[in-house]
Amino acid sequence: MGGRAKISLIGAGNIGGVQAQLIAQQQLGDVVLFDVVEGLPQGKALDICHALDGWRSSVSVTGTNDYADTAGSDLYIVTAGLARKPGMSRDDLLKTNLGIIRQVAQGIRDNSPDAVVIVVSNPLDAMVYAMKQVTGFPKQRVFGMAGVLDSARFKYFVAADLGVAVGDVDALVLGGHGDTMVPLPRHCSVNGVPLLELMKRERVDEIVTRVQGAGGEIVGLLKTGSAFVSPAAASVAMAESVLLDQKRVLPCAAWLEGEYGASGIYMGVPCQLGRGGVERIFEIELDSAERKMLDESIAHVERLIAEIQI
Ligand code: TXD
Repeated sequence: MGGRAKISLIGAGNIGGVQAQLIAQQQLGDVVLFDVVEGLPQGKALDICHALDGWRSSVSVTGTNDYADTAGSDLYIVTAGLARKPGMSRDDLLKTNLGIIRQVAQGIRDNSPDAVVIVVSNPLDAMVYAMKQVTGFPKQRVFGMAGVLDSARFKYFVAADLGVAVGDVDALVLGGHGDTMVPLPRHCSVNGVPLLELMKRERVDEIVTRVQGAGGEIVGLLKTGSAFVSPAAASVAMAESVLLDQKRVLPCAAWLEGEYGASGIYMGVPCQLGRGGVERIFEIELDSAERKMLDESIAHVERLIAEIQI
């Protein structure tokens, strides 16, 4: 019987720290927190270890500045990079975070050639692309977290508006992670009841606009950084589906080879997540308005990726 999974978190910042906490609480596996800042991963790991008793958790949580300590990991979640400040777009992070992701990809490739890699760093679709190019890993094992967070935001705003349990709201967001994301109200339902039977179209459109701006709304409020609890929760839910082979169908930034009419880019689409990573991509019927929004999103991601000289 195999031991616990080994999960390495590259980036022990705002999101990385919460990811480590959630994984330890849920006992998904042993955690290695990595960062380039001396002491940061070690301090956060030790603090979480001192909480294990309260959670009745017996996983190991360690911090390091040495990639060798991540060797043989089953799964990596990557948040390394700079976060936005007010007035910055996700795309403004491209050049800086590209250099960081290249470095991270080499560390992962050299130490855990069979690992699954979930990328969180922004600009997300471009960073996942760079991760795949530099690691050379197959497309199934490199994918990004954005749609799970964007759809969680969509579900929350719908649930809050209707006064229903958020767990009974199903919602889907496709496309790039940013202003061109494509929330799909037509595919949103409350325990099977189509959303548009429960809410006027104008109100739905207001919610869609708020979802598209939700990241910026939090950056504007916090002023010192971006959202971190919800991205951590979303990426750990994806990790859980991989590690426990749950076969959940979640919107993830996946490598496309013709799906949705796109090739050679990463973009948010419905994916089946299991032991092998992205095991299947689901193609859904889109109406002309949805198709137009998705084409705009594809074009945006293509422009972003064109800026990357790998
Ligand atoms: O939905 C999504 N995908 C987005 C992603 C949601 C919110 C935040 N999004 C992005 O995640 C954000 O724009 C950033 O690019 C990442 C991480 O956000 P976080 O809030 O965790 O940023 P922090 O707190 O600055 O943490 C980043 C850590 C920090 O501790 C740095 O020291 C470290 O990254 N860092 C590195 N780690 C490893 N290797 C290198 N080279 C490196 N450089 C910095």
